[in-house]
Amino acid sequence: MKLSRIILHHLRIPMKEVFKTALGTETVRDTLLVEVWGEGGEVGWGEVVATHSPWYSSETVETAWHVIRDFIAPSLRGKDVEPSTFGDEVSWIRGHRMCKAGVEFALWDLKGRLTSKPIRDLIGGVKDRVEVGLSVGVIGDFARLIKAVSEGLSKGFRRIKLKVKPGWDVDPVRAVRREFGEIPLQVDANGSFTLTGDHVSRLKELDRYGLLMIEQPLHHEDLVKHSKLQKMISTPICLDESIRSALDAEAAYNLGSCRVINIKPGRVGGLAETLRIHDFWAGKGLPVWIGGMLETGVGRAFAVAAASLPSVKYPSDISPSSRFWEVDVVEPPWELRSDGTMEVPRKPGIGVEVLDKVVRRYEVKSLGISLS
Ligand code: OSB
Ligand code: MG
Repeated sequence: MKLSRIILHHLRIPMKEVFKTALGTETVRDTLLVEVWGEGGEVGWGEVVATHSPWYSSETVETAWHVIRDFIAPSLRGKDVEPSTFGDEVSWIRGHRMCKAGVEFALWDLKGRLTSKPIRDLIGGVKDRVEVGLSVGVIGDFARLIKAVSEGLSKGFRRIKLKVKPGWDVDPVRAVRREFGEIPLQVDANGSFTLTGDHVSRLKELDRYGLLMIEQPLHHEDLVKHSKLQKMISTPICLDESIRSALDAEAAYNLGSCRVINIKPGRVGGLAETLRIHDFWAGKGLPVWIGGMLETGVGRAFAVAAASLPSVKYPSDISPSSRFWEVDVVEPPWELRSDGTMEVPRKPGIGVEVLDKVVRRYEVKSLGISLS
């Protein structure tokens, strides 16, 4: 595919629901939407899942803006590009995986629209509907925690994930087990625990609650300590931040650092790398699921497509549009069915339409770069 231009849109959207993790509190979502134009004027959309601050990864909206404007866009000029090989083309740029994913996503959407195929079909997805779970932030108050879980279960979410951190760990899990019994339950620490005595005893205590998995308990750069921890507990460890690529997945497998991977297509450089990780992990007989990054409806489309892959064996963190957004930037918005699943679109590309009016409403700045 030849491109005629790329347009960057920096959006700043107030969140309906505050989201708190071990690492900070999100109340406003800064995001970068990427619009690519084919030679014939067809349009594809993607989203860089980085935000205003580098709390989850080293990337931000501004670093992505810089890397796309100064390195990726110039390298696309006059080239024939394909989404499946785009990641290899820009592999000379080290890191910046969220940034690369945002562009790659837009290429998949464009490809889907040009070939009249949904992204699911382009990547080998097999499901018509995907299972969805709810990620509940670090609430810090038991009554509000129980209310949030109860509402999530009554909406149909297939499992509950509690964000935890040292000091808000065993108690919320015990409270939820006491109130709701053996529901599918897991926790996510965003790397906030260490292998010191006090933390290890808390992790061992968590091990007694029949959790589906414990996500990213330790430092994101420490596969070795995760491997030590996995030998100390029987609950499967799931890695999120630690897995940036298929090479990381291979290392984690060889070290025994985890049994499950939360793949976020936006974190690992896009859908091509998502497939590599999925296929490698599936080849070992192990399950994956798809994580969320508080994306707008554009980013969610790629998570939904990825969640339709065959070895996605757990519910994925794909919040419906109405959870965080007053109005989503896409039409129709992403909706949870009462059975806790989400429909995988059959329309071409991302299968939803981006609403210019909403993009303009939240736009902080934009930049068009001609590629012809
Ligand atoms: O660690 O999984 C995470 C949201 C932002 C940053 C990191 C994480 C999350 C979530 C998913 O837990 C929430 C969602 O997008 O619905
Ligand atoms: Mg996580």
